[in-house]
Order: sequence, then structure tokens, then C-alpha cells
Amino acid sequence: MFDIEKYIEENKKLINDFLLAHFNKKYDKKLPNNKFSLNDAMFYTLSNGGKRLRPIFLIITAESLGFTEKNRLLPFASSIELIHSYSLIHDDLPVMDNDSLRRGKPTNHLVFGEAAAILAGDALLSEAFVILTDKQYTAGIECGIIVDIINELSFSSGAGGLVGGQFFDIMSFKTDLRLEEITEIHAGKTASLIAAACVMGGMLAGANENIISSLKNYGRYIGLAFQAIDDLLDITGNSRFTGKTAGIDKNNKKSTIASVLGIEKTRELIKEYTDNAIIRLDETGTGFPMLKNLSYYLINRVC
Ligand code: GRG
Repeated sequence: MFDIEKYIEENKKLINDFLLAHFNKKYDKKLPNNKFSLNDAMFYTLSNGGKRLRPIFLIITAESLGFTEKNRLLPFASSIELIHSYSLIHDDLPVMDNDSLRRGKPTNHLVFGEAAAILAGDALLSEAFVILTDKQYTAGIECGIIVDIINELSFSSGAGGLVGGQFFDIMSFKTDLRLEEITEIHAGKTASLIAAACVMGGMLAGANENIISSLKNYGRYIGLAFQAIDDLLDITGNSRFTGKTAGIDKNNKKSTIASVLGIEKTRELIKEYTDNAIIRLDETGTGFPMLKNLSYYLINRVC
């Protein structure tokens, strides 16, 4: 039987190995009085115990569709993790969420200073596209597919996705939002990268437009469920479990799904999002049993 926890652990290790090899002292130049390099600041967050969910979404989608050459998938999968890491560094900055704890460790700017943290985030964003266009990683993949992948990732991490969602999140500080408005923010800041991971996996495997569209919708719903879980854990969890400061949303006077709906209704909504996500997989005719497994594994954290 397919063991999702084992699959996650095995792939997490491969992703970590790829990242380690790619960043091996790559940007390690230091002036004589510098205590750390740009590489140190970038790799601190990149290597700091993330679950690697977004890369795993890509790998599992591609493998479900028959593209099983792991070594060729890893660079594409890891490029998304670089963007995720940059977004976490910037999100924790004093001008954004002003958090001091990430994955149970001090946030990037507390270790390296704000300027270095901003630059490390910027550099991670660019490096994602260095990886996606590096011939040592992309050899054998059709150029048209690579262009589509770059388009997907740049759109979903920019104004139409991650940054757009974060923008409205920040701009809504101290504002009571309606559920639809919160959902749109979450679709951008959380679901767009998860959806991009599934779409990129589909593209690499040469999936047709219908399947790509279903994967995008699946990613949106499962991403919304994932964020609602995060909101719930912010209220019910503690720092040891979530790795970040509990109650940070409330402290920052942020409207969240859980603050608007309450705990029980948020749980129901998470189930509803997950059911909708699963329907998108069923409509492909492929079923995607491994992706379904991953979906249930994620929501079982709280439901
Ligand atoms: C600064 C452009 C910019 C965007 C920031 C992603 C984001 C937008 C903020 C991060 C904060 C947050 C609560 C995002 C919601 C998504 C989420 C639950 C992120 C944490 O993702 P995990 O659980 O983290 O995959 P790990 O630590 O496992 O990598």
C-alpha cells in the first residue's frame, strides 16, 4: 500500500540533497569584516526544516502522470521552494508580519539583520529562475514546456498570485474583512504556489489542457484548505507545534477564516474545500490516488 509519510520523507531528503548541492558555497564571498555571506543568509531559511510540500506536490503530480525520472524533476520542484522561502523571509520582516519565530527558530532578519534578510529573499526569488533555465538541469525537456513553466511560476508568484495576495493581506491591517475577501487573499498568498506546483508537474508530464485546468483548480482548493488549517492552528496550536508565534494573526489584528467563522465552522469549511479539491482530481479520469492521499494527510492535522 502507498505510504504517504514514507513518500514525503524520501522526497524531502532528495529535495534537501539537491538544494545542498546547488547552494554549495555558491554565493559565499565575504569581505574581511563580514561574519556571514549572502549564501549563509539564503541557506539559513532554505535549509531550516521546511516540510517541502510545494516541491512534493510537483513531484507527486508528475509521477502520477508517468514522469518518474526523479533527478529531472528535482530542480523544477526545488525552484518553487526557493520562492516559498523568499516569501517567508519577507513575510516575517518587521514591516510585514513582524515575527520572531519561524519553524521554531529565530527569523532570518533577527539572525542576519533586515537588509541582509531582504536581499537574501530577493536573491532566492531570482535563483529560482536561474535553476529553471540552467541547461545542466533542463536538458532533455522541451523548450516550450520550460517557457510554460516559467510563465506559470512567475505569474503565480507575482502580482497575480503570491505578491498580490500578500499586498491585500498587508493593506487590510486592522480592517474587518468579509469571508470572500479573505478567501481571495488566501487564494493569492497561499494557494497560487501550491496550484503552480501541481500545474508544473502536469506540464512536465505533458498533460493535456483539461488535466492542467483541473490540477489548477485542485491546487486552489487544497491551498485554501491548507491556509484555513494554518489559521486554525494559529488559534488552537502552540508555538511548539506550528513553529511560529501562536496568536500572531490576532496580535497583528488580522481577519482570518477562523476569526470570522469560529473554530467549528472553519473545520467544516476545510472539509468542504478538500471535497472540492478531490472532485477536481476525479474529473480528470486519472483519479490521482497519491495526490488524494497527500490531501487527506494534510487535513488530518486538524479535522
Ligand atoms: C512576502 C511576497 C510575500 C509573500 C508572503 C507566503 C506568504 C506570503 C506568507 C507566509 C505566511 C503564511 C502564513 C502563509 C500562508 C501559507 C503557509 C501556511 C505558509 C507556511 O507554509 P508551510 O507550512 O511552511 O509549507 P514550511 O515551514 O513547511 O515550509
